[in-house]
Amino acid sequence: MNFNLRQLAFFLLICCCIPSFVLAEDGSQLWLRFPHIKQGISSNQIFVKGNSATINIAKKELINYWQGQAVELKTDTSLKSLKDGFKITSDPKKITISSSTEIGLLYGVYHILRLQETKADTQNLNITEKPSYDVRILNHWDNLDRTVERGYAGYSLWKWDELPNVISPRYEAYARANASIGINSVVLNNVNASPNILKKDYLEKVKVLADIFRPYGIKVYLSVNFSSPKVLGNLENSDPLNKSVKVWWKDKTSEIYKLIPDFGGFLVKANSEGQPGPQDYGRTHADGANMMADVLKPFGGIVMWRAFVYNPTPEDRAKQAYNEFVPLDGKFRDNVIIQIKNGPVDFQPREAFSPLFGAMKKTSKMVEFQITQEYLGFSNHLVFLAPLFKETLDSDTYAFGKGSSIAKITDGTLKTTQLSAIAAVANIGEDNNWTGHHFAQANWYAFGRLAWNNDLTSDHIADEWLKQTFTTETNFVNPIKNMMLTSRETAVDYMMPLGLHHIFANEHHYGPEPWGDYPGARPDWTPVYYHKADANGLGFDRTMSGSNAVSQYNSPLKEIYNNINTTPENLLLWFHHVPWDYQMKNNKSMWDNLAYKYDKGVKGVRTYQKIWDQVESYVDKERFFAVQSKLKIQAKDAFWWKDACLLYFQGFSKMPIPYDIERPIHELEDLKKIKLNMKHHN
Ligand code: BDP
Repeated sequence: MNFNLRQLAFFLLICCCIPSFVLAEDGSQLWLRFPHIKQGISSNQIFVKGNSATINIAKKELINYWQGQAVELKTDTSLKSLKDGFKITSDPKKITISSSTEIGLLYGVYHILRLQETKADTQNLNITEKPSYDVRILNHWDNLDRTVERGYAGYSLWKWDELPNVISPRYEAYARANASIGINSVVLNNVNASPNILKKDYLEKVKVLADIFRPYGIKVYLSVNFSSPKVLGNLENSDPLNKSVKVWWKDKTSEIYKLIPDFGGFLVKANSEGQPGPQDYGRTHADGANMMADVLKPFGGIVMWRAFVYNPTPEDRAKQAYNEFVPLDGKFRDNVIIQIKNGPVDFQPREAFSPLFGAMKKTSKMVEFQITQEYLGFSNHLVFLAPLFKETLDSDTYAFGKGSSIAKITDGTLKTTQLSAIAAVANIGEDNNWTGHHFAQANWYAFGRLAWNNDLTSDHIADEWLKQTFTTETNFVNPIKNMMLTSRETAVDYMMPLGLHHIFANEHHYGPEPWGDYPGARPDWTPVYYHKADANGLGFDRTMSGSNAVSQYNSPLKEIYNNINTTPENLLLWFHHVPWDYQMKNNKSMWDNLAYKYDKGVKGVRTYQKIWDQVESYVDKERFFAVQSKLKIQAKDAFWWKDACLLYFQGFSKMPIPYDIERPIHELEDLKKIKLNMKHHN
């Protein structure tokens, strides 16, 4: 900030006259507020050897915020099997945190601070924690011009034009927030990657960020464009089997490691949505991934190769990634991990899990979640995502018989592969509150906590987050936690209940457009492709007599999903084309159930508005009004979704909207005219 004298005087005047201006709760402190703490313990109550940057951060956090007993931080090589985990024991005089790594000690410090801030017991501690995943990584979809693909919290945090000389204080604040929840890796740039990120001047900027993040235990990774050798190196092509292409990647990789010795590796989106890849040269995904893996191997780097591939062919989009990747099982190097979105289509409010998790037994696999709410109301809707993440992680793939959950397949419990990692697309931007919606911070938090410990419940995570971010008062925590825990199902209800999916308006993915059928467009980018409404019924037939996507699941799932009577009702229209008058378990028709779900979704948000207004006295004004006004938008949007979908589908069902629910308040024709000005490439 540059002030002239008059502005400075004005600023000081404001600061003095309006204390709330200084103390404004703008959300910028995230869950690290420590509202009642002026000072922590003194440095002579901290026992630790060494003064590395990481140890100094740990000390500083204790001196600033820890108000309990003395603390000893002890590196202990016998705890190697805990990786970056730690042990904490205590007596009334002293807490001992031990770990085999320094970052483990810092994680232990954040752990006791979390206990303090959530008012948990800090007297009788006997804790052992080991992270579920080795690589706990955020994927930023940030472009070099600072726009953020599917970002709803302002411009990118990374000020590329100012780096490497000017350093925003937010870089360190970001690293600290991640370390406090155990996130240890970040991909800085969009998967639709510009080759320019690998240019020397950008690498020098990346190095500065890596240096800031390192003491917080965070490694930097980059998304790379498969055509980089051709575009940047002026080679004839980027064929992974071309010798000079390999040499180009080898040289580039050494250049990176010279600057960033602990560089993590590459994330690659290849032959997907128009991105270049090995198939441009008749090679496979394995050829491409292995070429990069080989050059990274000597430095300990890894390749995260994305399985998000689909082409406009007559094949069901939900089947395509499996079809392409399963034949390559066993062909990938051991430092390649296949990064798979939780569902086989695309981060929908609810999807069946991707069948790839239950296949490819000889290949390391990781989940990619989306924290940014591309398909869940952007940063306008309050949707707590821990239940969605848990639903995926807890899904049983039956890959090795009953009990082969996605959590166990990916975290190394079922020891079949080398690498264990979990990723999520970040929702972070330049906004003061980092994530656009105050409650969207909870989704960043939830991902970090689950990456650290995939056994935690959604309830536990919401509880921790609320107590640190707002207050520990039960009259606040209980109702608001309940709102958070139901919010994902509420969003499914007002957007896409019963297994409906991808009926969003094209391009921006915000509002409903079930009528979307754009002449000349690729069919798999149109809503009608996904819901298939007609006079007979609604839903995508993926049974053996339909696209046969069910065959990609292990038994007994394939049989369960193939049968309309045994398919879970929340995935009914995902797997079946269901007659409008089909009797569901409650003896009501599918049409009536659909209508009741939409209505329930709207009512859910209306209830959240009441709940929120009732806790006004527990929340600072700034955040109270910000959330209140977002809930108004969400309520209007829920009505919009309900009316758009019910009025449109009624044109096929020809059945009345059940008389005991609210009547539509919009005309379908008016809703069809809504065009939001939110341009995007697909
Ligand atoms: C879709 C997004 C698109 C991303 C793509 C991806 O609409 O912006 O580039 O996923 O994950 O969800 O590559």
